[in-house]
Amino acid sequence: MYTYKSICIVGLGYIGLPTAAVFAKAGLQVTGVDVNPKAVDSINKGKAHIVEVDLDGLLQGVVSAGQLKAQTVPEKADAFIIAVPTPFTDTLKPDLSYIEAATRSIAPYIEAGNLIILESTVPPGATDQMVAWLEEERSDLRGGCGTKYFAAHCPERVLPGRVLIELVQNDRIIGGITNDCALRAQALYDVFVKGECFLTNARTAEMAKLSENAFRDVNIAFANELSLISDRLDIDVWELIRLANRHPRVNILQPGPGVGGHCIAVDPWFIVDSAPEEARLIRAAREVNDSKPEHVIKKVKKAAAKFKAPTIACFGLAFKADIDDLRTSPALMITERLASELDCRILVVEPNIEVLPPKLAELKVEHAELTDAIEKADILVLLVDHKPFKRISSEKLSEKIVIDTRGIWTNASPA
Ligand code: SAJ
Repeated sequence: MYTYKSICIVGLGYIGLPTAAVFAKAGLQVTGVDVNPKAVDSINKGKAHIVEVDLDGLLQGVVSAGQLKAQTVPEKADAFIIAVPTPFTDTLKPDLSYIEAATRSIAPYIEAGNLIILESTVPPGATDQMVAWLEEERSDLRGGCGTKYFAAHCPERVLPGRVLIELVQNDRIIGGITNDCALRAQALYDVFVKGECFLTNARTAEMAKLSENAFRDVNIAFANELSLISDRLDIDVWELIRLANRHPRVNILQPGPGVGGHCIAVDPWFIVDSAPEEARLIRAAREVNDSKPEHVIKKVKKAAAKFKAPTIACFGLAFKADIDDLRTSPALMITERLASELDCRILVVEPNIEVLPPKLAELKVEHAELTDAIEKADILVLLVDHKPFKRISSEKLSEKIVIDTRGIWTNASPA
């Protein structure tokens, strides 16, 4: 019904870049925009500045075919996608400043009939706000959303590490400012999405995305709370969960060192901010998950107190398994705290990065190889369930104190 030849995607991060590459592969002429000139240079050479399974190969292909180019300023296109970060402020309020900047940056390029999609995760009402910012810049478009131009919120819901598969396969929610906006947005995603597209209004789409991540956060908090209770009651939480999950209607998630990443640890706060009195469970879950790193730190300190000058090895820095993303990572936070608060040698094994973050290097933390770290350390702190760690045999760990926050080392004590 509606066809799109060109698209301009603002924000070439973990979502924007794979999305740009997939649209380019599907035949659209894609202009990617990012404020980071280094990222732009790298993308134009066909090399992603982030790690995501199979992204480099795809990018190389679409850039060399001339289907995708990156630049620091937007340009005219049939459709625009905004995929910039929405962090929260120190007072746990959503920070929409990147969306505002992106909206104002595309405003001069909008033409009659264009479609503008907000993909960033946002609090209810943010798509209306995007429209308001746009119309502030462009008085000629005022009151014209749904007739002169079209806008929708189409949240992404892809899992890091599986982005290219899930972009295509997952169902998608399309929240139009008007029904026609939703239909036009659906036509755009139809270009590559094999999952089903469900149409709704922008506000419901905004809340649906937040609810998905809050659902997961609450469920992880339940597992984390069980691990704290189990520690107190001297029960193996991994066995406990395994057994409880044999019930046909029970499916408890896995405890860990805390919840990291830029989605699940952030998005529930947007709900709390929008409805503080009602969102009691969602707030409590955030608090439980945020308290988990402290519990792990205490446990390691208690173990360290048994030695004169122990060597501690931390396994994993990323916020979850088999990725290189250290943003809001409880593993990184725990390692930093141990290195700054304990007077002992700290080794870190993180196979997915080449150099340690500067703060860890300053704290004299050493980047170590897996077997070396196991050999040299007295205390092993398993923070991320990366694949190479899962292959370690329990014999290698038998002489060590093991604090396993992920339950993958069989003779480990629960944390
Ligand atoms: N975690 C646990 N125990 C578990 C599962 C996860 O401790 O049983 C921890 C992980 O280690 C990690 C954090 O939770 O620190 C989040 O990891 P995740 O794999 O649950 O989720 P993300 O942040 O990588 O991606 C989520 C996904 N949302 C849902 O599954 C509802 C993804 O589909 C979203 O697209 C993404 O957030 C996003 O961009 O919002």
